[in-house]
Amino acid sequence: MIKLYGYYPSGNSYKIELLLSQLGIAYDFIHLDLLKGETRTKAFLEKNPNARIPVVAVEGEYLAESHAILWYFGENTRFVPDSQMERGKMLQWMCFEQYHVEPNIGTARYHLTIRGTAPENIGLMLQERQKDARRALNILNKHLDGRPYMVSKRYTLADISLFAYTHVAEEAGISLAPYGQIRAWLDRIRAQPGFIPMTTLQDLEKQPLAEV
Ligand SMILES: N[C@@H](CCC(=O)N[C@@H](CS)C(=O)NCC(=O)O)C(=O)O
Repeated sequence: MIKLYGYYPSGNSYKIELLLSQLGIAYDFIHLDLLKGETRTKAFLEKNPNARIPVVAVEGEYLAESHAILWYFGENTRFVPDSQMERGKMLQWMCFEQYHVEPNIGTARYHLTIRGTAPENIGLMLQERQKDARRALNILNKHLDGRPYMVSKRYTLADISLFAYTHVAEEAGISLAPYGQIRAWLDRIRAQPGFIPMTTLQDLEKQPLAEV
């Protein structure tokens, strides 16, 4: 059985859960509590010396980086376009996600929602992250005007990647109200076969995890 080492409310681990669910691939989820430093143990550093989830254990190897994992499972599936240019565009948007969306929405959300840091204690950093996130959201909103998905007319790995942090922008203190095209696209993704929602911190509080 494939093992996915992750943290339920992490967008990066959620990308993998979403793809595996949509592909109908079974896996064991091993939840590591980031706030307790569980990615920094000697045992985990042997799996990923970069001390980051997600990591999958598959074929006797450990594979890290959410997009490398999306590619590993998604390469020969309906989630990758047929044409060379469209595959290039898919990767273009996945790179955009890693540099402009995840670090901005992800960092602001991590402090505000996951760590519960008071906004006044991270004032300037928070403002910078939110400003850069809004710039990225504007670009996405414009791109989605007249397009059902990020690349061609097809739902691809780029949509999975970008959905993960965009749909929780409000948890980073960023309203999605001004971004009508993004909101319609998020709904199209939620309607995809095999869609599963992200497990939130509130869900975790309701259902304490079994010891692993
Ligand atoms: N580029 C990596 C980023 C992975 C990453 O930053 N993971 C965070 C959680 S979302 C992490 O493991 N943080 C652990 C820590 O900071 O201790 C990916 O896409 O997988």
